[in-house]
Amino acid sequence: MAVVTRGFHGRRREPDPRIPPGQYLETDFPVLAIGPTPRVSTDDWTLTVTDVDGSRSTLDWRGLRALPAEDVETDLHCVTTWSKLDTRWRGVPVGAVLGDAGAGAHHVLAHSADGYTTNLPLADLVDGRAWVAFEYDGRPLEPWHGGPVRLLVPHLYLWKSAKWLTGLELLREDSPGFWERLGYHSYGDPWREQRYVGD
Ligand SMILES: Nc1nc2c(c(=O)[nH]1)N[C@H]1C(S)=C(S)[C@@H](COP(=O)(O)O)O[C@H]1N2
Ligand SMILES: [Mo]
Repeated sequence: MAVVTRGFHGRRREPDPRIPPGQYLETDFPVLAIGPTPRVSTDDWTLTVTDVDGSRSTLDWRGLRALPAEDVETDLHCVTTWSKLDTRWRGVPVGAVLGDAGAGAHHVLAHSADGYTTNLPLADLVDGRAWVAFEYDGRPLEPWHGGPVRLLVPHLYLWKSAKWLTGLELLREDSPGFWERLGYHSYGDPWREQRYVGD
């Protein structure tokens, strides 16, 4: 028995190259939010894109579903130190949602139905690195995970993936969101452990 136990622990000690530093492997899907889950129906859901000149365009559920969607399989990394591997999503690439908007913009502030905001460089949202997601694991996205529609930016810590997404505000200059104003890192790369300001 001792030999089996040692072998088992020995294997578990090998670092998984897909788990960033300071993270542990989570098999559940924890729920984290600053407040109660807003109930947003697909009939009511809209996404407003505000360009740097203040011009706006609004997409509703039908408009979103008319855009080409993709299946995405990716790992998630939360700053509270859990990582979840091989999660399956479906969504529209953010670039397709932005369309012609964004000339002169360098950053984006994402807005959510619960008042949450988070800032990202525009470059991190385009070129197939981020999605406006509406399915998780083959089913409509559950309300507690941000349904009907959330942002999915898997290469950054999960706080950048705004749930209950309602707005994308294009900005010439960076402007901190909810957690970023409270001392979290403005970029949030899990592979460089950018958890807090100064990391
Ligand atoms: N609108 C909104 N989006 C949000 C949050 C929130 O409170 N409100 N929390 C963020 C944080 S801190 C994390 S870790 C992830 C958690 O996503 P999950 O609940 O689907 O695991 O959502 C992010 N997106
Ligand atoms: Mo988080």
